[in-house]
Amino acid sequence: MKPIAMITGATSGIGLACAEKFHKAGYRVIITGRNVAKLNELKDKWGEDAYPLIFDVRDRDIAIMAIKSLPPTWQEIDVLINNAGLALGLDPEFAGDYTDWDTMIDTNIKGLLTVTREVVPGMIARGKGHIINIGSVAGDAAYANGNVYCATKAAVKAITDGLRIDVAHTPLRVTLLKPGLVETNFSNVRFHGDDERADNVYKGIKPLVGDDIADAALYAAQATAHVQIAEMLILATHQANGSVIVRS
Ligand code: NDP
Ligand code: 8X3
Repeated sequence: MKPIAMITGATSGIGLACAEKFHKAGYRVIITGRNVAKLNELKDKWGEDAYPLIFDVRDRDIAIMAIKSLPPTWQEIDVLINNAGLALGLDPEFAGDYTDWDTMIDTNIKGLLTVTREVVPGMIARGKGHIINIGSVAGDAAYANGNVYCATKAAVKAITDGLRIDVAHTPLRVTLLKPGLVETNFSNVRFHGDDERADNVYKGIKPLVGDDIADAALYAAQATAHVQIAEMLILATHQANGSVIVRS
């Protein structure tokens, strides 16, 4: 039987690239998200090897129900990629938008925790599993106007480290991937659909693409069983950290 990878936010960017990469590597993929049309398109493409689960990670009851609704043949998840997340706004902390803050906290922190809480017990019971959380260079140190988004990714780092400690007595492995600039829909979402502002984020630098992060996820998942890739910081060549980006 093929192994199963579950990827949250599989409809775009890094999550979509992970779904494609793991599917190509021989995994069956549970693809989750809110974009029903995109999930159905992937299901049509991958047939029996894909199982779409439609839920918003912020809606805890629905998320729990969706995960519990997995048919027996899809319950034994080998790899969980907690990817669904977003930034909203880039403003000084004293001028931030309350709704944007709540959405980031509810998605990046609370949503990730819900999915983890639902999936990991089965992994522990089976004595097998790998959790890969998508953090960010933004979680290493705050950058100007990044405040709350950076805080959510610092929380992802702490939550990932905590889980690694809590499952250290089991065969489970826990990985944190911390990408820098990756050209996806991320900046269009951050700037509420302002495409010009979003495009400027990637001007004068060759950014990473989703596939670069999917490569790292697959590398961690395929490492031999006694090797736990605990953390990877993945940056474009001309990015040094969250604040230093050298543009031509
Ligand atoms: P995209 O906007 O391209 O993809 C984000 C994905 O998350 C989409 O599938 C989106 O679905 C999903 N998502 C967002 N909110 C929810 C929600 N409430 N419930 C379910 N799914 C949701 O951005 P990226 O691929 O770049 O982002 C993926 C992750 O990578 C995020 O956690 C982000 O913080 C992180 N990251 C991104 C970096 C970058 O530079 N791009 C760098 C470092 C980390 P929908 O289409 O329904 O909104
Ligand atoms: C996304 C990367 O640097 O825009 O987490 O915050 S950054």
